[in-house]
Amino acid sequence: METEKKHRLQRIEKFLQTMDQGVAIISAGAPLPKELKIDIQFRSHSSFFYFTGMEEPDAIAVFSNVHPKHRYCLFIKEADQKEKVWTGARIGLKEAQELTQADAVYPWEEFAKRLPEYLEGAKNLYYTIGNHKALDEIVLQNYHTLQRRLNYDKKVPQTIQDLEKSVETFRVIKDEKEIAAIRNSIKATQEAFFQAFQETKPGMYEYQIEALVSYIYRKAGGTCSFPSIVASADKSTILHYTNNNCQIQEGCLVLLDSGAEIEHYCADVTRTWPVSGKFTKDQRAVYEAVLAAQKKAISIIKPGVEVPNFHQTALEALIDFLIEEKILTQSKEKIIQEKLYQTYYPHSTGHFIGMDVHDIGPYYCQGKPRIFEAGMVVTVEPGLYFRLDIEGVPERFKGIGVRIEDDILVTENGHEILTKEIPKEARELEKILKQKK
Ligand SMILES: [Mn+2]
Repeated sequence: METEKKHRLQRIEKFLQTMDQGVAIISAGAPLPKELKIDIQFRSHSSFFYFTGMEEPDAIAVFSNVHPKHRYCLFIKEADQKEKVWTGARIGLKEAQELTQADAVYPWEEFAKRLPEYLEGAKNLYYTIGNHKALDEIVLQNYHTLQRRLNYDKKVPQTIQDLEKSVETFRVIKDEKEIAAIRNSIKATQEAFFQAFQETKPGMYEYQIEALVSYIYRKAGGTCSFPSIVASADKSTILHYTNNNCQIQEGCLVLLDSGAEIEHYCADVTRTWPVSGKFTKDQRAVYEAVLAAQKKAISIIKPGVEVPNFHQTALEALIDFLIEEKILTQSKEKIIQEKLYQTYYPHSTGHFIGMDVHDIGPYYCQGKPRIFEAGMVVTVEPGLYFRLDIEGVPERFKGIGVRIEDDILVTENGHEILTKEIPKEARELEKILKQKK
């Protein structure tokens, strides 16, 4: 059996061992609603893909450590005649079995009928509600019916555990294959950023940079892991600016927040650079403050450290700058307590990244901070944003927005900046911009 298949079966086996006499039901998700009248490429829910390696709308995977014969079975919707004409055939039962090596593969239509057989004998049902409406109805109805049956002499699940919560402990730690996949997406992202540095010129439009990076991702067999943000001049102060329709002016900054997604794994990088090739004194002051905060935050990342600490580190460094520049005049304590910094820094410093760009895994579990472990990958992306409409900002900073973002792998002894090849030192950027064709 190919290593890829074996690898996924091992993941399922590991997951099965963590379930307490349970049955897990994972949905690939529904295709786009027909009323939208377009067909777009389907992307399975990440947790479904994580175990099955299959992009297949409506597909359901069932894992059980109590069923007498099947530890892993699948339910697949086959293509009807109309689908065969318009969108091509779907994966068939045989092909699905071949791809996944599941113990059994059934037509989707048999799911409702066969479900009680999988629920019987299980103490816990692991299922995430809300990913597939039609499936929710079948699963919940069966769960309730079984619980209410009189004189039923078989064990049935007494609780529904959130499946995503159980999968999270796996997905938050990336294995070697996953890290290699992230590196591959970063490679394309790196090429896109170098091209963007090269091509940015006054007079061009932000969407032209967007087109350029999209082209590079697509050429590498991927897509954008989220809509790219290309924000020039004061648009860089808008956090999720996606219009990308302004003409890039001489003398301003350009902020590019973008990443490739290849084979279900994402990159997410931000760089901010001067269109003219040289930072002005004021642009540089903000830039260096953000860069220093970013480096400081990255420097504390290692196993054993509480995850929320890197945000706190970046935040405090940014606040120091705001106090130094007399933009905030209160005490540091008060600024933090009353969140006065939010006018200039309204977002948090990063997120886990992996199969989803904002990947599974909160920073706190039951009110307690999560601890960094080797194999986690996190973005570190502080910024400062001086919007034109904010009062009290020194004139010289108005309209300046800077964000710098890298993807960081937690290693056994510390961390590795996976996106380190994409320059971020002001002088490095200026050097590259000067060498433009
Ligand atoms: Mn990000």
